[in-house]
Amino acid sequence: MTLETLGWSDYFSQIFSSEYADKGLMAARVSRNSKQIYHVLCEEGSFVARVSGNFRHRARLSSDYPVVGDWVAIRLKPDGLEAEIRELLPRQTVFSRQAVSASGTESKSSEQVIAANVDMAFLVASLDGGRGFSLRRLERYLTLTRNSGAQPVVVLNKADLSEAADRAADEARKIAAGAPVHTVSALEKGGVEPLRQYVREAMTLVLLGPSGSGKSTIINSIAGADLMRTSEVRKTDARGRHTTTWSEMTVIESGGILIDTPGLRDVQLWSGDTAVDETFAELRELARKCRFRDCKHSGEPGCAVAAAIESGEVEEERLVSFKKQKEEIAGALRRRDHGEKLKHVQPPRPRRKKK
Ligand SMILES: Nc1nc2c(ncn2[C@@H]2O[C@H](COP(=O)(O)OP(=O)(O)O)[C@@H](O)[C@H]2O)c(=O)[nH]1
Ligand SMILES: [Mg+2]
Ligand SMILES: [Zn+2]
Repeated sequence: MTLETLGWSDYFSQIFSSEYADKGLMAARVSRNSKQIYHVLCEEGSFVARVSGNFRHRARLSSDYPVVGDWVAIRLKPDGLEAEIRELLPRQTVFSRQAVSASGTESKSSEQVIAANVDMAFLVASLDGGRGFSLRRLERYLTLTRNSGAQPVVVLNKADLSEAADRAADEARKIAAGAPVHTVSALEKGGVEPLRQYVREAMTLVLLGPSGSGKSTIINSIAGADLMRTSEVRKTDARGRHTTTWSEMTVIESGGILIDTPGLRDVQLWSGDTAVDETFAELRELARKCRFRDCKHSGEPGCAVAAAIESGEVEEERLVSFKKQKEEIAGALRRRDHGEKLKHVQPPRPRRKKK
């Protein structure tokens, strides 16, 4: 396996050769991690790996640790079977969500990185009965993706089980702000053809969406091999059983790198105020016409957004979603945990001498 087939690029090559190559380290890509045990792929093959003591010592936040898709600098152990992760290379793109934890009366937010160095995301939803398909959830995934730096592609799966697949696609297109929308049927022969155009050598693609929407089935179908385990959807709540509890990256034979993820049912946004504006591009356009520059679209006079809702041009749910996403990100900023604050706080300014 060459580094190029694993997605290596000039960006990483430059960093690596200037900082790590002469330390006798080897470049590798994290393909899986669960509870501090990593799997990495490199030119020498695939290895189980752990981070070094020194790495652990330097890490402050959970986001400082490698995730699936990360490039790392490793050293093979003398036994030649395991590897030690010495360094994490800077990420080119990052998918992260907000993890909220409560301690006492205070709630803290921290960044949970889902995957790194991803070029494109398939945002998968199931058309089965409508339960799995929510425009509001899709809006969230779109923001998450745009904020990561990857390109979103909306994939409405299980078209074979829906009589209204075309209508669903139209609805999705209306809110996708230019992202391509495809209806597919991963179980049918040739049902994933529309997605093949996106799968190319050295391109990294992540599949995101609720469990049971068919992410693993789509990967198998594209690869033409049973690479990922899939599971029956439970009849009771239309959710898939959690077959995949960790993310897993796989390089497919015809070229391309696919990352399967466990079902993220509700993603809480961690950052990405401008990504929200991209997701709700038409609201931003309208807001230019509001009388007040800082209009919150909450009943101010001369609000162009309110007028558009009134006339039926914009659905009210869009505005509700928009405000919710903005608020979530503002909340994350307020609740950033202590470690995070330490890292981001500006150094104190030197006091001015009194004259
Ligand atoms: N009818 C139909 N079933 C599908 C389709 N894609 C996946 N499934 C089924 O949906 C269930 C969940 O699929 P899976 O790939 O495990 O979902 P994941 O949790 O998102 O990875 C499995 O029983 C699949 O066979 C499809 O296009 N049509
Ligand atoms: Mg799965
Ligand atoms: Zn307004």
